[in-house]
Amino acid sequence: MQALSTEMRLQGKILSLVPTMGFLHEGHLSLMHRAKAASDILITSIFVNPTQFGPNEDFGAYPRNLERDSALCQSAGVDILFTPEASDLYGDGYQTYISLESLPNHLCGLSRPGHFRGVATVVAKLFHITQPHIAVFGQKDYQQVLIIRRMVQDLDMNVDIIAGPTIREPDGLAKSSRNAYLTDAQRPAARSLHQSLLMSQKMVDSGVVDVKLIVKAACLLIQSFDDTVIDYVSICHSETLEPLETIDGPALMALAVRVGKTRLIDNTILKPDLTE
Ligand code: PAJ
Repeated sequence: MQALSTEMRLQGKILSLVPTMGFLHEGHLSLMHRAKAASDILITSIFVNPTQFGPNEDFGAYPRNLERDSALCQSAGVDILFTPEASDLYGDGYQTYISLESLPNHLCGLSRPGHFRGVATVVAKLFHITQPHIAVFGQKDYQQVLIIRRMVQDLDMNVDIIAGPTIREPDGLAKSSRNAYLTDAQRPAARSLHQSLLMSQKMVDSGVVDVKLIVKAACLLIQSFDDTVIDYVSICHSETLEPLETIDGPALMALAVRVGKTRLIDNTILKPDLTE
């Protein structure tokens, strides 16, 4: 893969990369369309990265279907599908990881220790192997994009990071490979993540600026459904992820909720009306 990318770069081609863990859906495909439009050669990787899963997480159960994914990649115009094995990326004696100082100490990083260390490491490796000029990530994993942008800046990586918007089901649920775990009975509970974000923006529209009030209302809405356990509901600074007390400018609202055994995340930027 590295030799191929070097060769294509020498030919003057612009390369883009969309890294994924597979079981592709329209969210992934939207990133591919974005990448394709900005490059000559679109590379997609499918790799269920063991180092970003905790010991009690769903690495073994993570849904996989390479045959279906290959067909979807082809229809999305992917030029090269890169599907390494864990032993290719983490050989015997592997011991080098990338950790960030403070961005992982918030939101998902708190309940998934080591997760972003695994993400940063594998993304850096994929960048070195595929050598893209451009890489496209989804805003759905807001903290992930922030961490990757920070890593690229801090380690002088020569890759432009583009973030694509969250693609949703018709009922508002953010598309996710993990939605495959949900039963029909759990759908209303799963939908409550997006509903609570919409309701929070409405509260902001009506002049509520107290973060505690908004978070409380969102938690109540989510908890009104059976089978939900809130991991976090947070309103924080959109760059540093530090918690906020009042909303006096655009703020990130991010949440993670377990619906049965399925952990779902969603986020939005709450925007107060500052015209007065
Ligand atoms: P994965 O969950 O497969 O997601 C791959 C990319 O698709 C990520 O950039 C993610 O933010 C984006 N994505 C997922 N759901 C989306 C949606 N509903 N709308 C738009 N984009 C969406 O994220 C990972 O894999 C891994 O952590 C990875 C970056 C590949 C490193 O292993």
